[in-house]
Amino acid sequence: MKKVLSGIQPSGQLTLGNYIGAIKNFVKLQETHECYFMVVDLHAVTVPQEPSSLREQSQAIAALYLAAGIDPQRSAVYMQSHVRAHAELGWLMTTMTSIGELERMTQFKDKSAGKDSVGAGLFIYPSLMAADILVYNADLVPVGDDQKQHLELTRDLAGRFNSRYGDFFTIPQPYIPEVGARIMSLDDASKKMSKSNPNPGSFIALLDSPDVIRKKISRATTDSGREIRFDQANKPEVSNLMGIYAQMSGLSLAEVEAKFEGQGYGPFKKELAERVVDVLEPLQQRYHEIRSSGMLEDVLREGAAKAAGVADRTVEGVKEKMGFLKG
Ligand code: AQP
Repeated sequence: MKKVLSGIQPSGQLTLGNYIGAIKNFVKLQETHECYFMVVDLHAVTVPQEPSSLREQSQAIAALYLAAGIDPQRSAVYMQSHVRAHAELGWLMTTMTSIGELERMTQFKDKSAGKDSVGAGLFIYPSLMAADILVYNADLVPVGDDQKQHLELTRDLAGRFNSRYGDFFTIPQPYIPEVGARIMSLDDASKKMSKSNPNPGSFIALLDSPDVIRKKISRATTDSGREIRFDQANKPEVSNLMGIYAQMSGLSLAEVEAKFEGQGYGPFKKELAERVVDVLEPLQQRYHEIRSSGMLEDVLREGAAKAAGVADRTVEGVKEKMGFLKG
């Protein structure tokens, strides 16, 4: 069975972008693949995190994975920091990465822009992400569009290692959904919807109440026209909302366009809010049941043990190939 690895950073409240671009696909992929789904807490600390928020957000993501339908009997669900092999292989991958490669990463440029001080972790994080993937010899990595460049680096590093030390790593493939790979901010369609955006009106959090969801969607920026038409170049805001509608309803973009022909933005936004609430309300109910059941600790412990079984063996193999003495 082919292996799938992916993760989400506990750097804020999960958004509809994370759900559509990542979690929804995780749930589908577990039907046909051996899956490893982490909460990538080591990545989150590349920017300062308040310890109590980090703890809460980590638990929230793990519970949201389960609430969305990830089955811990089938897929390993765990904290990245609980499997030490990630940090160890992360270091080894850093030594194989050039500064130029890291400097080209657009996410680093975006996240460091305008900051007086930027942590070195933010700079080298793509090497850790490469290790996350390679440590399981994952075949497929479901990610949003924004992570494509990091995955390309992972493929380069795997190839570099293989040609330097002999065939060892699987070269992973990205799995990027055709629709919903990049959900944009509600207040600015030139930026992706992001959980660390300081303006909560820019994103729909998976745990937002129905009323907050309705309010955020009704306030979402649109152009001054009234036509519901998918046209990313000229109508990026409406196109983004249509993409969300398509993902929430299972309709194609053409079907969404036909459904709202002749209607203005007001009725479209109202319907959209109801579709989002239809998907998120039951998910939220399951989330609260999971949080109060106390099951999370066991799931995370078992997930980490399963993952470590695979990851530790890979790191041993890498170290042997590189010439480290056996411990
Ligand atoms: N707006 C988005 N549209 C589609 N997919 C998205 N993803 C994130 N935002 C969107 C996908 O979610 C997964 C987890 O992402 P992450 O938490 O590891 O980091 P990120 O990509 O940097 O996501 P955020 O929400 O923007 O987090 P912050 O604000 O902390 O940087 C990835 O598969 C990502 O593609």
